[in-house]
Amino acid sequence: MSSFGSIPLLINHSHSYPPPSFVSNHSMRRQSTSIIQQVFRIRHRTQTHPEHRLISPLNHQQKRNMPASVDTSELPARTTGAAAGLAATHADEHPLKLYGGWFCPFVQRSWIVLHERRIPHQYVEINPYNKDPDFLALNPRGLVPTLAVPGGDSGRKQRPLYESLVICEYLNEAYDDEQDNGPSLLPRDAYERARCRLWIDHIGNKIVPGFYRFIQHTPEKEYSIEQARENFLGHIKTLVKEMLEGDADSNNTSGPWFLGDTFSLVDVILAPWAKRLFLIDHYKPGGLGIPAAGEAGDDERVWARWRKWFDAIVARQSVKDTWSDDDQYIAAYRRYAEDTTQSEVAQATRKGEKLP
Ligand SMILES: N[C@@H](CCC(=O)N[C@@H](CS)C(=O)NCC(=O)O)C(=O)O
Repeated sequence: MSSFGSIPLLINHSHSYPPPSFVSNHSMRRQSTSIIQQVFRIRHRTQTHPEHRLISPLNHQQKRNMPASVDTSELPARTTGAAAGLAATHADEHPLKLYGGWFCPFVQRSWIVLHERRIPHQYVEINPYNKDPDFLALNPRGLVPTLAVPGGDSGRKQRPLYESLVICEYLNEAYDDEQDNGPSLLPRDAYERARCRLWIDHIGNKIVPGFYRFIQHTPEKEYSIEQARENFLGHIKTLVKEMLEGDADSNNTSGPWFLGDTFSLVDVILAPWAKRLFLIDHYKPGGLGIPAAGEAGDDERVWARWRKWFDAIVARQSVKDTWSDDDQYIAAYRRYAEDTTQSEVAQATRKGEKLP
């Protein structure tokens, strides 16, 4: 049976879910899968999944034959540190599954929401650089995070969701019993909810791309490291000024969170990159460049508010529990710092394109 063999939109193996051992067992299982079965699956997928109707079997085949675009063999295949503890408590079979990679900040977003809203689930570690056909069947974009949502009459079919923000919003909305799941991560007030989405957009379209431009800077680039730093810090400052000004109807600007004393999806969406800022200090000449207390001149208020948010976010339990050991990230991001990784995010950054 395939490692994603319970994906009923492929073949109905819905009576048995696979164990969370995709990384270690998948190549063995893959060898034992006959060509006929594979062809059947590819044809079946293109017929049944709306997104797959748009993908020809040839494209699938091409993707399957692609070498892993990033050699992750030097990295551990699984979570370490606190994240290993959390993964272990969510290793048991469960119909709601998060397919993730420990190093991935987009995955960490979804994982934080699962933790914050106390959602029962199974965490399944996979290597997204290995574009296994069964993984592509769930997520044609071939990226983590990918969420399998139980569906069908028996609740045993896997309905895929991907894109970290979509997953976060779905989880927050679908598991919204205040008693079981705690407070929502988005405000009930429509205007405040829209304002959160506005700043989530700023994080996704300005801050996150700025982080990759900065960490992937090399002396050969047509922009200087100072420009990369200024651009990145400028986008952070814009967000922090919004935290300081807040909404005209609310005085809740002292923090620590974006919404003052209420933790929200805005904080979640930025948290994984806040945790990775130390990598810029580690790898880039001149470091991150956020001024120390008392050294920010006219920007003192802005950076003081940033520090308040930063200290709170790195101390948040859900952020700590979804984090592997620091040295593993140092190893994983070396290829970003040297600008040699072929990940889709890195390639888009190199070409100045929108991130995948
Ligand atoms: N826009 C996606 C981005 C996800 C993403 O880029 N994930 C990376 C890992 S951090 C991935 O799966 N990369 C595989 C590849 O580049 O081939 C999201 O928000 O979920």
